Amino acid sequence: MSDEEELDLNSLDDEELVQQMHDDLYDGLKEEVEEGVNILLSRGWLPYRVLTEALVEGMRIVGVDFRDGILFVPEVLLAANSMKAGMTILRPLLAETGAPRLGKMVIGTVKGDIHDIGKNLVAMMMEGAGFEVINIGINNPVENYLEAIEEHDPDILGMSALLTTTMPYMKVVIDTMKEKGIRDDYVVLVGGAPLNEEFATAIGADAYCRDAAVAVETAKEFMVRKHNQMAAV
Ligand code: B1M
Repeated sequence: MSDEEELDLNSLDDEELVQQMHDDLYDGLKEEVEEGVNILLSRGWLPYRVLTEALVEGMRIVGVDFRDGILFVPEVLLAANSMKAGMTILRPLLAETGAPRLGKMVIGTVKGDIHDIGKNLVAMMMEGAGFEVINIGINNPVENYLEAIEEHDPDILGMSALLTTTMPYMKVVIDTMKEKGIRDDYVVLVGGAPLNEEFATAIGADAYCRDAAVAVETAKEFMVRKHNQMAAV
């Protein structure tokens, strides 16, 4: 097909369109992804199905190739932006049609650290998986986390750090929570490239999440445990 000859997404059947949307997400083609979302909705797809089968699955493929060094940060950013654009269309519809809400998470990058690509991916994947996510951004002092916890009463607190100089700040947040007697009221998940499980254990977090997919799985596991505990009381 020549460059000028545009693919008419409307001409594809559902399966081909979803496949094309995975490719468009991979290539960071925001407008095409938006168009694909709108077409599937107009064909009667439930927003949650569009989210999981077209966007989340597409992003999963991006994540795998990023992990394997096939895609790099600029491409992942473009893909993430395209996913965001698709989610912007779906978010209000999901609220209406009641995608299952698995739990609530507050997430932010710690003080001194402005890296947010990974954190935003985690936030998006968590939303995609059915969590309500309050993303408090970057460079968060402990006060911001405490305020967000008080205001939103989440199940999970997520912290991100990408620098070896800022990762110790996670312990400051957890220690402050302990001092205030609220540490055990929340599941604390941490992530970021320089972290590992030993570090997470040492600072008193509940778990280290290697990537966004692990964050989603870990969060789900903790929610199951929480529900089981509540059922046992
Ligand atoms: Co910066 N930077 N950077 N940087 N930067 C790193 C982290 C670095 C490793 C690069 C290097 O030297 N090789 C290095 C840190 C070295 C160290 O600490 N030992 C570094 C440095 C030194 C710096 C500056 C100090 C540079 C300078 O100014 N001299 C400066 C610091 C600024 C600051 O924060 N105060 C700086 C600045 C920047 C940019 C602004 C240019 C940009 C950030 C843009 C942005 O985020 N909006 C940037 C970038 C892009 C990087 C690299 C290249 C890529 C990070 C990234 O986005 N990865 C990075 C090198 C690298 O990691 N390869 C680097 C992609 C992202 C999808 O992965 O963030 O790991 P990641 O997130 C993953 C997992 O870690 C996990 O899931 C995510 C998705 O799968 N995860 C979580 C992350 N957070 C989680 C939270 C959770 C769960 C899982 O909560 C539950």
